[in-house]
Amino acid sequence: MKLIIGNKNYSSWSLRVWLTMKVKAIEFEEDLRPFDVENNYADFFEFAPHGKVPVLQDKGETVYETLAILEYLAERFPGLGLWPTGSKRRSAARCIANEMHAGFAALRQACPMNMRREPSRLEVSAAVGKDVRRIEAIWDECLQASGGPFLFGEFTNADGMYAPVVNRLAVYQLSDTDAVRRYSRAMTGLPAWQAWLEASRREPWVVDIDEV
Ligand SMILES: N[C@@H](CCC(=O)N[C@@H](CS)C(=O)NCC(=O)O)C(=O)O
Repeated sequence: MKLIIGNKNYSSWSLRVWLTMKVKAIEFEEDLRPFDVENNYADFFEFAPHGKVPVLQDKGETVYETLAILEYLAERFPGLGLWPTGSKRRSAARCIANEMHAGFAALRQACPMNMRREPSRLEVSAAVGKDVRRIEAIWDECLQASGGPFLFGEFTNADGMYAPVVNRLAVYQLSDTDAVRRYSRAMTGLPAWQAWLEASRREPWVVDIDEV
C-alpha cells in the first residue's frame, strides 16, 4: 500500500490521511511529491486523474479524494475503528467529516496550514470568524458527548479530517476555548503528529502563497 502525499509543511489534505493511517498503525510506503506551484502541479497528473494529493495505491487500485480514501480504509480495515461504533455516532462523525471536506472555505483560504509557522495573531474576516466559531462548537459538542480525548473518544476518521485545523487555530492564534485547548493537546500529543511536524521542519521548500 502506497500513500502519495505533498509537502508536510503545507499539505493539509495529505496530513489527514497520513496521520489517520499512522495512528491506526496501517503500514504503507510513503511517496512525497513536493508542490510545484510554478508548473501548476502538472506532475501530479502522473499518478492521479484529478492531479492532487493525497492518493492511495493499493492492490492495483488508485483511490483519490481524502474522504474516499478514508472510507476505503474503513472498509479495508473494519477492525480498526476508523468510524465510531453505533449508527448514530457514525452518522454524526460522517456529517462533520463531510462538513470539513466541503466547508470552511474562508478559513482554509485565509489561513493555510503551515506546520512550522511561528504562532502570531492574524486579523481575520468575519467569514473566517464564523468558520472558527462553528469549529469550536463542533469540538465542544463532540468532546462533551464522548468525554474525549478525541471527537468520538478514540481517534477516528473525523479526527483525521479536523487535524489540520489544530495547526491553523494555533499558528494564527484564532481561538483559545477550553475545547480547542483540550483537543489540540490530544492531537499534538500524538507521536505521529510530532513525527509529521519534525519532518515538516526539515523540508527545504517554501511555498510563498502559503506563507501568510
Ligand atoms: N478534494 C481533494 C483536495 C486535495 C488537494 O487540494 N490537495 C492539494 C494539496 S493539499 C493539491 O494537491 N493541490 C494541487 C492543485 O490544486 O493543483 C481531497 O479531498 O483530497
